[in-house]
Amino acid sequence: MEHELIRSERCGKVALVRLASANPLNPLTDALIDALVEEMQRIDSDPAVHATVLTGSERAFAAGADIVAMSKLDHATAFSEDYIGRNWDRFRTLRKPVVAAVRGYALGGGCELAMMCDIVIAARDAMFGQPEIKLGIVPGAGGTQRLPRAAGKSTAMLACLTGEPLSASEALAYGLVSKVVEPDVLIGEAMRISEQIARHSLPVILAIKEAVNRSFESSLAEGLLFERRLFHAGFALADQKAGMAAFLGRRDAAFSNR
Ligand code: CO8
Repeated sequence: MEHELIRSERCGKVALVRLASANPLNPLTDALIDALVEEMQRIDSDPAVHATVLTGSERAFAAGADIVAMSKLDHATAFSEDYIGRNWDRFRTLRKPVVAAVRGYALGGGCELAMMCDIVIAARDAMFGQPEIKLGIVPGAGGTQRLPRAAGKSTAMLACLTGEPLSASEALAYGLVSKVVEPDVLIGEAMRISEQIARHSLPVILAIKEAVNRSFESSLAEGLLFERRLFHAGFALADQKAGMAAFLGRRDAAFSNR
């Protein structure tokens, strides 16, 4: 799909979506987020696609919310129009895995967008930060909630209270990203991981994403019960029969996604 703000293409069972604003820092304007969530929801409902890579430009995954627009915002408008919630909250309802491939700046809303993805792969030049405090605001799309879950309280406090960014290697050490690679192989690596995911049974992919996300929303006992029920339900799938028969027959499984 060609759009003035995003580019989207399909490579087999994987979609590759790029934030492509005229400004390579990809300020996250309302229009950009609207276009992004619309395309991500379209991909989510396409049975031929099993996983998505989301990336930005060479300079930035995204340098945060649109400061020009925010500088004019008042409380009544932000509250009445549900600024951020109106479109961003649709991103976290996506059911298929999203792999963020981050080059350059991932700041403010950009860092929060990366953290909304399921796996984050960073180029060596990536920088992650929540600089909102320098603008006199609090992070608004999950920085104070997802960063401590990903990287622990002390790192989250340090990042949010100083506004100073973390390097890719720091982000790796703190668990915010899964892997750091050289910039020129970033997209290839994110695609390779996504293709590896996409080879599997779609209902099982969806169930695993749902179960891992449930661990952030529930007690351990509730989460374990949720997982056990999904595990039991899995025996109703033709793909469970196909996967186990393929293992026993020493061949690769061909999943029907049923
Ligand atoms: N919004 C709007 N315009 C921006 C933004 C932004 N976030 N970031 C950069 N720009 C613009 C600059 O104003 C400049 O415009 P112009 O050319 O017209 O003067 C152009 O992009 C280039 O920027 P710089 O000259 O500053 O480029 P540098 O290479 O010197 O610096 C930086 C790059 C370090 C990324 C720097 O631009 C910067 O610090 N940007 C702001 C980063 C920031 O504070 N981000 C957090 C924003 S607040 C936020 O995200 C709240 C989250 C709320 C939820 C999410 C909602 C979407």
